[in-house]
Amino acid sequence: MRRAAVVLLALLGALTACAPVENGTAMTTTVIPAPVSRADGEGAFTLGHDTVIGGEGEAAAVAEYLAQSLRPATGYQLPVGALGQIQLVIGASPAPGGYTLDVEPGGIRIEADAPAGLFAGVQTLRQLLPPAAFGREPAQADWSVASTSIEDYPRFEYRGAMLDVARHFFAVADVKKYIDDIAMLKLNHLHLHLTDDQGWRLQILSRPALTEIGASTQVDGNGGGHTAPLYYTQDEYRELVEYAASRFITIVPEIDLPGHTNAALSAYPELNCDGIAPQPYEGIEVGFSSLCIGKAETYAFLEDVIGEVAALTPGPFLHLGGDESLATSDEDFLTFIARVTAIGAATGKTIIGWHEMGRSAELPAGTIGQYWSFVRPQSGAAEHTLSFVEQGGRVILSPADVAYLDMKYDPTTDQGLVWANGPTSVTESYLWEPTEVIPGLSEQQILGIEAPIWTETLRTIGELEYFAFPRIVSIAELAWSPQNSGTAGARFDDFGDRLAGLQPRLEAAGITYYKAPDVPWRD
Ligand code: IFG
Repeated sequence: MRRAAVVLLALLGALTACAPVENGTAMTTTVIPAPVSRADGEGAFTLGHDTVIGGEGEAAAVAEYLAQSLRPATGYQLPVGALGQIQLVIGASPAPGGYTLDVEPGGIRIEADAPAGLFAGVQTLRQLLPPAAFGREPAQADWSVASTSIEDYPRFEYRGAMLDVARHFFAVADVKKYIDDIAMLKLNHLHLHLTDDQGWRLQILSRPALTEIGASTQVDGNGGGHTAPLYYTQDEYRELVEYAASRFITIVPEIDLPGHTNAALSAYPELNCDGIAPQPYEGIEVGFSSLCIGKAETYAFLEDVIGEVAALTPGPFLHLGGDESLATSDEDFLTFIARVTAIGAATGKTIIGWHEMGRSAELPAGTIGQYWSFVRPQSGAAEHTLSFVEQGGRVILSPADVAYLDMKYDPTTDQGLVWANGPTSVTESYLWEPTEVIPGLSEQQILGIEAPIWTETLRTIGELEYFAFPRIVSIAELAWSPQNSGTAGARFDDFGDRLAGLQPRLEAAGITYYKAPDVPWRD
């Protein structure tokens, strides 16, 4: 009997020794957003000094990204070659945007029909490694990945984050960090809110005053400790576009029109109906500014700006705003939207507008509507949003009461706003279903989901991440993972457990996050 017990213990010991150990207990490493399907196996693959990362042709760049992300923490050379124990292959995907990931003791294989799918598989693989893999410093860890077989693909093709760089400006390095943060969550669009009342943040060569005067300040003056100018030169914008693309993220530039334009109005007097330029604005009111809709100078201005922004942007989308144009008459608004969207569409881009733009019945076919009312639509928002679908377009959902990351977490949160149905807890950010927001809007008519973060009260990347994490993880899971149709309690228990699994990885990556009380954190 004793001998059998000894053999059994030895076998158990061998098994648990193979499984990766987190916080001292052998456990199944969780993945977030949740993959479509996963079947765990026996044993594990362990990286070592001799590990090569294989990837050829279109897979090579993703193989190099994986190698670069693991070299600092492991200290291994991790050369990239045609063949390796970790092999990235361009082949088949289970569905568009998807990948398969197979881990066996002898090696790891990620396969996808496109590099973006391989990149998504690499994000999953990073989470299957010990948390230290997210660090930039050498670390001692058991660099093992438990055997598993994952099939995965996104529910929605547009999975976005929006960053308001107008209220407060964020330097290139900070935006690149935010790009890395969202890439980890398989988000694939970064919408940059480049212009508003408080600032014009993108250099336009034909209109230099837009940044000379329009970028002279921000909310409450120069918080955030900037020494460089409060705008992106065209080269810096190109640098951001390129960096995002290397993480398979498409930049979506927004020029907000005709309202939210005090910065442009302060730069060019002729854009004002009375020909008088207002002072630069450092407050946080909205709805007080408007371009002069009846003046020819306004459309010459738009041709210049939209032409340059479109030429700078390789992605398919151009966002032209349209929100809160409270200082523009209804008639002028409709005249303006028809003209400005035609100018935008003439560049070949697909136009995106906030849902108020749906008041127009003269949108270019295929214009995308971005919904920002509540999970329960407020006055007219649902009708305006469905108008985009009626005109051949689709919808991006950003319900402000669950997806606006600038909302306070709870009344005790220092910064942040509360106008969207009060504070937003992590639970509230997760427990909603995209196909239940707008009656009559089908899953196929939803292009995707986006989590905006407005920066009236946020000045630094640390403050940004504190508001984004962990609620942006909720949005990323709703955008990627299959609809989780369990009870609310069961759904959040499952999500919360995996969010807790991400915690040591956020810390290793140096991502600031709020330890929200409704999440079952592990320490
Ligand atoms: N609404 C305004 C934003 C910003 C936001 C703050 C939209 C589309 C409130 N417009 O959201 O400019 O002020 O939460």
